Parts: sequence; C-alpha cells; structure tokens
Amino acid sequence: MKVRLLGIPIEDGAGRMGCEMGPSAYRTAGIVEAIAELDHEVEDLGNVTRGPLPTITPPHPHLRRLPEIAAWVGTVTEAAYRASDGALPVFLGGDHALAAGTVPGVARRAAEDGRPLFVLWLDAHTDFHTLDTTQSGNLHGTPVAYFTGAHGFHGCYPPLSHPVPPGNVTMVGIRSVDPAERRALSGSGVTVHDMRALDEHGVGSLVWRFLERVAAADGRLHVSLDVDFLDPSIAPGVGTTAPGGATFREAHLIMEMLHDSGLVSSIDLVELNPFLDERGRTATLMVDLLASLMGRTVMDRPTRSFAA
Ligand code: EXY
Ligand code: MN
Ligand code: MN
Ligand code: MN
Repeated sequence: MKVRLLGIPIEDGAGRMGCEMGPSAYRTAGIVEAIAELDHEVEDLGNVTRGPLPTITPPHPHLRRLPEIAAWVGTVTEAAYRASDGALPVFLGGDHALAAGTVPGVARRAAEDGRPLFVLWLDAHTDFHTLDTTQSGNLHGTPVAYFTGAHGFHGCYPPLSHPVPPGNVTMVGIRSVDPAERRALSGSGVTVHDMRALDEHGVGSLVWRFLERVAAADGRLHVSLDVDFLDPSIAPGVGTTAPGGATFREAHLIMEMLHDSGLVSSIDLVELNPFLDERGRTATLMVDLLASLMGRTVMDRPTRSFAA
C-alpha cells in the first residue's frame, strides 16, 4: 500500500501551545521507518503551510486568531482532498481543529467516488461545540459539530460541500462532555460509546458492530485518533488529559481490527504536545498504534469477514 504523510502543524485551536511541534515529533519517533518496515511505500509530503489570511472579523471576541484558523482549515481541506487520491493519507497534527479540514476534504473525495464517508472518533471528548456554545473558545472542541453540518459557526470555517451524516459518526472513549454538547448530541444520530460502554461491552464488540455498518454501506472510513483517547498514564504528551482512558491493549485491538477490516481510507493523529511528553513515549506509542493499523502483528491470523 502507498501511504502519504502530511504534517498539519496547527495549535491555534488548542488552549495551550505545543501541538505545532507534533509532526516533527512523529518523524523523530520514526513514523516513516515504522511504516516502511511493513513493506508499504511511504511518501512524506512535509507540512502544510498556512494560506493567505482572510479578512473576516471574529464574530466572537473570545475567539482567538479566527482569521488564521479559517485560513488553516481552508488550506487543510484542499490538501486533504488532494492527498486522498488512492494512497492512504495520514494527517499528522496539530490540534483537533485540523479535522475541520481533513474530514471535509476526504468526504469530498469519497463523494466523487460515489461512496459514503464514515468517521471513527477516538477521543475523550465529543468535540461537538459551535461558536455559540463553546465556553473555552478553543476550536479543537468543535470539529465534529462543524463537519456534520451544525449551524452556529458564523463564517469561522469554509462552507461545507459534503457534510458527514451524523449517523455515520461513531465516537469511542468519551469521558468528558460539556452540557451543551450533551444536549446537541441527544437525538443527533451520532453514536457515542463512553468509557462505561467499553467497560461493559468491550471495545472489540463495539468497534466490530461499527465496522459491519461501514462494510454494509460500502463506505470509506476516516479514523481520527486524539492522544487523549488514551489513558494519561500511557500517553502524558497531550494538553487535555482526562483520567480513565483506553489501555494500551484496547487501543492496539482497535487498530488491529481496523487493519483486518481493510476499510480505513484516511487517518488523523492529533493533539500530541511534545512539550508535555516524557522522552517521546507518547509520540512513540502513537507511531506504534499506526503500525498496528498498517498491519504490524506478532502472529498470522485468519482474516475475519463481515456478515454477507
Ligand atoms: N469541551 C472542552 C472545550 O470545548 O474546551 C474541551 C475540549 C477538548 C478538545 C480536545 C481535542 O479533544
Ligand atoms: Mn479531540
Ligand atoms: Mn480530546
Ligand atoms: Mn453567535
């Protein structure tokens, strides 16, 4: 398989600086070598550079640097669309606001191929705020509301050509939801598996059920992996830690199942903050998880097929 890496060093959407160093940290952690060792062809496109700043004025005074963010998202959307031309694009963040660009970009490509886009959101947070509901003003808490077509962005992000149907989005690992997000999610069609669901049902059965839906719809699957999906004890290098996250094995099981499914068409690795990491162990874990998604296993296994 051909894999194409694209760094998106944005941190404007986060509450603290540091994510801008994420793409370099993944490269330092050996992301190119880890994929190449699995006999994939790897092309590293380097980093997206910010487009010209638009002349919009912030509709919300608490929103920092809105023009820069809108410029980033427009540039990222175009880059994601171009990158998803047959090779598997891996978008290296950068904070989670980048998904306001990557998901619409790959959704446009999927629509041109006549296939629905599904999204697997691996995160402690639902990232379902709009400009009218966010309290922090940090746009990394908004991408899912935006790319599923919610209102209340007031020109912050580019107009959507292909909104993702909320029913095509499944979230896993959720354990920090603001009241406004909870209200907006209720009845939205988004499937939310919080950590209690993982404890009660096991991550394998939850993910397998979702993958069966994607396969039945002949869909394409975008995976958005936020570092804070993982328990802080194994992934300290992130600015929005929440206790009680996914274990090392739960995370690898999801990646191994995604590999076996053959359905993944694009991936975000987001929210890594190397300034908060401990000797690169979070960056290394994220690279290892990507390697599991790309087929690194310890034993050969019979492939599982989806119900016909
Ligand atoms: N819901 C909180 C906010 O909107 O500020 C926290 C969001 C954290 C978002 C990180 C990327 O997942
Ligand atoms: Mn997130
Ligand atoms: Mn998060
Ligand atoms: Mn408003």
